[in-house]
Amino acid sequence: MSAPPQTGEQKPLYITTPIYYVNGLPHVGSALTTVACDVLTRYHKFKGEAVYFLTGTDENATKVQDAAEKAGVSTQQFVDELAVAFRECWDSLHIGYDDFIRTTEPRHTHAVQVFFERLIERGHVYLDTYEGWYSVSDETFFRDTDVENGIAKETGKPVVRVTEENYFFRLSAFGDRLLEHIEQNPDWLLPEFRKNEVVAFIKEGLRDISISRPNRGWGIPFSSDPTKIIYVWVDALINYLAATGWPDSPGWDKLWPADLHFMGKEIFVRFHATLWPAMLMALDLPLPTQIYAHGWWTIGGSKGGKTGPALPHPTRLTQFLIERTGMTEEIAVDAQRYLLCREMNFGPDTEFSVENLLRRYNNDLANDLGNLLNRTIGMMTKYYDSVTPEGGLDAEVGEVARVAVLQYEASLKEFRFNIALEAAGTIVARANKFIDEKAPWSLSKAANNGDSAAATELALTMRTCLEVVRISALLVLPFMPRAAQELYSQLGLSEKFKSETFEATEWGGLVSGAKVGPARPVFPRIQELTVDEETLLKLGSSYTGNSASLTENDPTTLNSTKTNSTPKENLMETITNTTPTTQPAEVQSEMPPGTLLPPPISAQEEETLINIDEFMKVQLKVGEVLAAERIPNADKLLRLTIDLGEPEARTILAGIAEYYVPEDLVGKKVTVVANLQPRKMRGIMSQGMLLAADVDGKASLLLPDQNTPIGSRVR
Ligand code: ME8
Repeated sequence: MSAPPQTGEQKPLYITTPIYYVNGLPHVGSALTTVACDVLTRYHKFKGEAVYFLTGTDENATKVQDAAEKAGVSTQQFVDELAVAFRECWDSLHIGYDDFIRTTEPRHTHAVQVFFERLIERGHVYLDTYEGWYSVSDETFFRDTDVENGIAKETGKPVVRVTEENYFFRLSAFGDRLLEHIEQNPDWLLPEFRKNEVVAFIKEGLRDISISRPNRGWGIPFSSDPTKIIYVWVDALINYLAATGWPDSPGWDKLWPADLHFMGKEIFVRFHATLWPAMLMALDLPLPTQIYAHGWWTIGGSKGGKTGPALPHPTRLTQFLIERTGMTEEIAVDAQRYLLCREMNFGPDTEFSVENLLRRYNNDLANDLGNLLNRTIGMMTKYYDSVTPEGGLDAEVGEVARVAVLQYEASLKEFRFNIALEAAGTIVARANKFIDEKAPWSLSKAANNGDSAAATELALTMRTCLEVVRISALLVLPFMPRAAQELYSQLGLSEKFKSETFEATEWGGLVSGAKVGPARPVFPRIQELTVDEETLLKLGSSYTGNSASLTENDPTTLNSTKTNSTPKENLMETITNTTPTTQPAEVQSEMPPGTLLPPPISAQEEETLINIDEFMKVQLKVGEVLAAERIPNADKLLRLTIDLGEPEARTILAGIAEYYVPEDLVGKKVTVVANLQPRKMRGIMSQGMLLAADVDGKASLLLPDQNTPIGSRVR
């Protein structure tokens, strides 16, 4: 964490996430918002700008107190544990926040109390009786017209009737000023369609709002009237100011105003776009520069989250990605960051699906980016002994890259992270096609036969591919910092990586003479794309089942749950209460005492074992390739004639044309599945299958010892 800027220093861009309620664990909803802010932070830093990134936890809510009571532990202990859970989760997602504020910290309490005193001094507060509805779930006051049959129409959450002597904030006095500010600052509230919702809400007529609640022993008490605590939303919003050091620390105004408050749509209209700016206006404090709200992850159309249908816990999702792909944890974290930002629409809601994430992974990361890297490094090793040659770059691919970088920047400016990544993907797709068009294997052969034009073209082709990988690495860097570093390292540019800035995305920055490789698959392809209900349940942030594989080092395990001092069953119960009703009863009953957080999924549970008899049904044989040729209009297939020691050689079609030059295969011994049902492809009957390893989406043939006799059985 870094300290806020001091007087005299340049004002950094100040970016905030909401502070999350600690009545449940983080999930991919809160992670989406937090990752998106981290991406913005890294992007602006990459552009050479100073950025200060704040996140934190909202701990004074009644619903937090209720959750702790239900768990049978002190509220302080409860919030302490959950604040750690949030922090550890963000750390595990490589979130580079500068400050993590908790609303139970003295610096926050002090700022809130001073803020309130100043509101009173300036005459913006009066005492009255509130009679109406309150939703603890939403921590929101609702008027009669907002409620039907005991449910808040806006949120679908239950409300209770309350009569309380409260302090009121004269919100009604700020409607016109707010509308004027919206009018004069067209980019203040984003996206546009949500701004319109705010305008409509204000035009309906703002009413004064209760900003206190009766003191039930939790929350920030009024300095002058300890029978009351400050309403949790007023308390929570002030976190953004408290983190700057306001009111006492010199230099707070070097950070304030915030440049961006970023959040989900449900806390935009009422709170961030209306109440908060009105509170700031009341104290003549500058308003935040931009306020942006994204849509939700939904499951079956309903908002997923702590109390709705379960969304995965980010750490579990990382472990799941590792299990499905075999990639390193660092890269799996990056992949998750990419997938969340690429799959979310950001404007409207997006239906959440783990299977969609897996498909997206295979498509964008394994097949496109990973494959481009592997092909490029593989060919570089073969044709140039891994040293980047001198030569030109393809101008047309360069133009695709130039346009993509512009689109990427424009999209990030509008917080359309998915479109920015889509733009980055266009260059990768173009480069993969470019390889097929140029057929470097043929160029290499011609070059070896003395064709100097082919030699020049081969160098240009390989350099163009390397340049695309380089620029792609820089574009994905804010999303996938570790993967970007790995891509740079495989380009032989590790040293350069540290000092690169966004300007390096300009076409033509490739360095000749760099030693590329060795090839290491970064994004292995996922073979199994389906995810069953039980696995989904276990990924959920509220899952509390089987602890068989829970280890001491489980990153989702809270500190205090490793001690014996907590009545953990109760804590578990609290979290379990947020579990979707579809969760089978027996899964809940397996819950181990003493585990607040769920265990990772065991790899064994996922595997389907076969016995030796089943394996022996597969006839694997060694064969020799007698002939190999391309098939017209089929980019991926080779037609092979293979001798398996049978009376007649077999014809086998193999999808390896992108990775093998036909002539190179002739005379090679290969491993063949000999009893596969024949299958017609492209009008040709294929009589078997070659075994190949899937190396990051690229086929690598399993070649037996070349002295093995033809027809030998493999077992
Ligand atoms: O509202 N899809 O905290 P909170 C996308 N403490 N984003 C989601 C999401 C979903 N299904 N569910 C949650 C609070 N989020 C207050 C904020 S700020 C001064 C006080 C994200 O724990 C999204 O950013 O309910 C949403 O606005 C936030 O989590 C709400 O978190």
